[in-house]
Amino acid sequence: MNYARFLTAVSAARKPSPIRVLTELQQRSPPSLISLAGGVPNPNTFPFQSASIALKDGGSITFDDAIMRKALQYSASPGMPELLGWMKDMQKRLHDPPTTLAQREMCVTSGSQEGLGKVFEMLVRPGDNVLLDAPTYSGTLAALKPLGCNLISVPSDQHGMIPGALREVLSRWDPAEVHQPGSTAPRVLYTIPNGGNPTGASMTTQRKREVYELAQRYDMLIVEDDPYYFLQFEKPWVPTFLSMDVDGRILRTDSFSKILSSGLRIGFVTGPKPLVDRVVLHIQASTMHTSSFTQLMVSELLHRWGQEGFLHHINEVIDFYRTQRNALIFSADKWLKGLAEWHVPSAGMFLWLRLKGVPDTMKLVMEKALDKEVLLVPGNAFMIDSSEPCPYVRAAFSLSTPQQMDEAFRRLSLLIKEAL
Ligand code: 09M
Repeated sequence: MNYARFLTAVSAARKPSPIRVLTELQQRSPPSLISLAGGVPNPNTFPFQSASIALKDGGSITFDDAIMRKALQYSASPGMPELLGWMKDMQKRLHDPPTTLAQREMCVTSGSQEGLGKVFEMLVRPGDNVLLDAPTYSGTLAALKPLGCNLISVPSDQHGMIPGALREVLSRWDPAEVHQPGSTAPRVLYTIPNGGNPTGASMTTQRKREVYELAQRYDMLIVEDDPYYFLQFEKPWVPTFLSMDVDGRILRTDSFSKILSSGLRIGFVTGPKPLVDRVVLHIQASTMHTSSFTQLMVSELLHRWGQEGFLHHINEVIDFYRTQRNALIFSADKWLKGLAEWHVPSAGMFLWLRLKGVPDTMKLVMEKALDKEVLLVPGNAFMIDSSEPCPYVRAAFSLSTPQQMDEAFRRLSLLIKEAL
């Protein structure tokens, strides 16, 4: 594939730092080399000695002197090799992407949000048409909107983006002309394939195949934002776009936020090497790298657990969220039947509710919900045009107890009845 046509001027202009080139040279030199080149601080001056992190399973991760020195020092922009290597192996097992290892690359980001922001900056120019299935994650809208692009919403339902609707949207353009200079055909499609935020929707294999085929037909890249991949309640897990990516047109973001820790800020971007290399150049010029300390903390845990231990942990997390989902749905059935409509999510941590007879939930939430001591996110936060009235709300089933969720929906039912 010719990736040059996808790059923004800003991304295309990024150049590797000359100091990074020297560092690589140094790594290939004999130990007798005396380098006065590295502008890194001397860790002997750092006040931290060692660290020991207790695990809930009774074990612990200990940072001895050697690891501590690494954890406190600058590290490589693409991510620390021990963490990247582990994740690449896991990804091969889970997705077995059809592209070769040489064609594909992965880098560590500070949460998937950093990856998404940098991917959009790399691909989206002012005036570009960008496809997504709105309502969508407000953080994505926040990253895309300032780029001055034209967001085109592709209709979706409880199974995510509808391929027929995408075909219809794309029928404005001639696939034979998308490479012509000045073509306005979209080059980027964004979607959350599992446990969509806010809708809870998850795409089927068949839909992914059809969307991928359309991406091939119109030579588009797909940004597969999949932080809820590991929160799929039913097995077998649905194949990912990455697993279907024969051409190298998928940029996938993974996140450890929902399964290991959101505060540690560990995410990954996987995709065609020429594109991931551009993301890394952006990292070099901004954060330099995700915290060495947190990368090593997570890497030590993963190496200790192994793939089986990791998947065992994931199963426990899934069991928790499935129980939470069931509790929320039980309470929705109990309090909101006839007052609201919803689909039962098969992944993630969100329930998307349409409140009947409430044309604008923003007003309801802002003016009345706090009085009743119940808080939900008004649906317009996830719409392309957030000023339009929206009858939906997003309820998260991640943090509250089943008793709290039940009481919240009882209060919500009173609110809706009052608004009618
Ligand atoms: N609400 C997210 N979503 C969210 C949210 C959040 C504070 C985060 C999709 O941690 P990262 O960077 O890996 O996650 C970013 C991300 C990417 N893609 C679809 C997401 O849902 C995280 C953080 C307060 C509220 C938040 O509401 O939905």
